[in-house]
Amino acid sequence: MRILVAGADGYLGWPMCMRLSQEGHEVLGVDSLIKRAWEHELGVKPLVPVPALTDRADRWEKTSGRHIAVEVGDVCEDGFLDEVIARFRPEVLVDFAQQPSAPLSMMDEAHGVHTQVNNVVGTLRILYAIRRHAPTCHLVKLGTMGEYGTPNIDIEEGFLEVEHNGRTDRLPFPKQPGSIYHLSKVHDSHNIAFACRVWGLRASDLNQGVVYGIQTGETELAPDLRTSFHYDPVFGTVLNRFCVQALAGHPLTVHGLGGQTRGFLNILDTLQSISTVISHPAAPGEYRVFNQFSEQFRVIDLAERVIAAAARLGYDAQLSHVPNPRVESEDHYYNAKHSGLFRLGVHPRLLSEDILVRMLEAMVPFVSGVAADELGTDVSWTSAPAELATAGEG
Ligand code: USQ
Repeated sequence: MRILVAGADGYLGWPMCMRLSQEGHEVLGVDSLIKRAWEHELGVKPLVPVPALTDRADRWEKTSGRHIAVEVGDVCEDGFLDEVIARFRPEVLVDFAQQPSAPLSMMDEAHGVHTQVNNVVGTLRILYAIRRHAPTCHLVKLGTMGEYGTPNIDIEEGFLEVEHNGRTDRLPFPKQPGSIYHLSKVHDSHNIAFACRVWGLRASDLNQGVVYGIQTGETELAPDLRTSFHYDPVFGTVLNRFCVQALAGHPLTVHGLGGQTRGFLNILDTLQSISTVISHPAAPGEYRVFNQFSEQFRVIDLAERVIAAAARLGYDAQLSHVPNPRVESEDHYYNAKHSGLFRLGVHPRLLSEDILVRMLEAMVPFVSGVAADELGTDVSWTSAPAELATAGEG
């Protein structure tokens, strides 16, 4: 298939390009490289240095004998994607091209507005360009479990059967997102559902949980193929961050009680799920929602698991209950359905101590370059810490 991957330079986008190329698809990766600009602005960097996207594509070709075409451009820009889609005519478009950080979106007004403009306008441009030039293209869009928030009832996969005044309907599950970033994904979901309902496009909206992991089969083929793995307070997700903290001798920063429960998945399950969804496309006019995660954990339990795994490697890691910088429940009901992808054939990789030990081992060679001040100081949901606010002005 001809597959366009938007956001090809990112933590998930680059491994996805390699996996799809390995599977024999014709892959075009598009990226504006804006994540690198955000990293520069905030003074943060990935754990492992990441070569330029074009250099990575060259390295992939030399290593695998397969070609990934790459183009630098912004999906938000009027006309850019129009031209790319008219020329490439993708059968599938996988969309990662978004500002992915809840903390970045909560830093201040400028970053909040930027997050929603970037994410919502980008998705709209994609929808219009597909409609104009490739109306049968299957849009595979990365949404987030955070669209639902933490309601006191079971979370269904996208839709809820509702009985109201004696009548029933299947309606979008209520959304109560916890950040400006998660809100941007809610807006995207509505726009995509509209484009399917009214224009007849086809889309799969993948409400992904928190991803962890640093290695995929393809990233291990050569050092220059490694992915952009973050551990800082802005782009680092909780389990990835806990692993680096454990190795760097920094207490694991458990927010508040640590009873926050979320859905988690291995980066390998992200790749597997998207490949599976591509081979089972939505029908014309269909808007599908999958809850894309493998298992649920409480943050405190993850911290304890990381500490136990680090101990096997001789590290004496500790945890610290830091005041929660976010506005979120720390002890709540959480039961999210996630059987749709399993029904399509996805086999989840559950988190074991052996997997955690292997993750930690992969990070050990790079941890000496991590400074203690890169591991603490989370962005507050109610007032931005001075140093991050100052960095944001640069
Ligand atoms: N947390 C800690 N300590 C930390 C970092 C986070 O206790 O050092 C807690 C947070 O307070 C939160 C939970 O861990 O309760 C998850 O936080 P996170 O930063 O790992 O994830 P989140 O901000 O929710 O966002 C991440 C990705 C985002 C994706 C989302 C999936 O950055 O792109 O959409 O996970 S989900 O969380 O299911 O919405």
